[in-house]
Amino acid sequence: MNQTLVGMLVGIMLGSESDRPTMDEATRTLSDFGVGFEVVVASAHRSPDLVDRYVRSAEQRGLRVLIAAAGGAAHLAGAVAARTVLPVIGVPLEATGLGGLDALLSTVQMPPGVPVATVSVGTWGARNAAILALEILATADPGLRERLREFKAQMAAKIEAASGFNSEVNR
Ligand code: RP5
Repeated sequence: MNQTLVGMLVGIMLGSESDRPTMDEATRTLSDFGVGFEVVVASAHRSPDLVDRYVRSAEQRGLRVLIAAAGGAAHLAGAVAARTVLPVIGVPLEATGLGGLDALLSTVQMPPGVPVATVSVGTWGARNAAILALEILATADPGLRERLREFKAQMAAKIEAASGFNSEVNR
């Protein structure tokens, strides 16, 4: 499914360098689909000015979707959503003794008017953030939509092959 990279369309923001290994799952997925992305470390609480500069320049630089991943009392995704009308996907990460529940609640419970599309905690979320970003981009890209259809068909075929159920036989 590897494609030639086109455009720098997705900006991935990490609250810390320590978040990178988990978010490699997102970059791998975007690479597989040939969609260009950039990864920056920008902390909402340690470097708020950097977050501000990055997000305010994102749209003008051609980014179409932002993914923000952070752990702890994770307010990165909300801080990003406050500064842009680009869609923002939040990935809550496990960074404390609370197993990611703290980050999940901080990321998902945004007040009305400032949505953050929140995915699962950790690597599941990293992968789903990338797939959701692709689906958003695919609304304006029929080729990408076809590749996503193929991706979902392959997932279904894999389960079908392993399921042991065949409607023709198991009547
Ligand atoms: C958050 O705190 C980061 O997103 C990270 O998940 C967590 C711990 O950061 P470090 O102390 O490892 O830099 O801001």
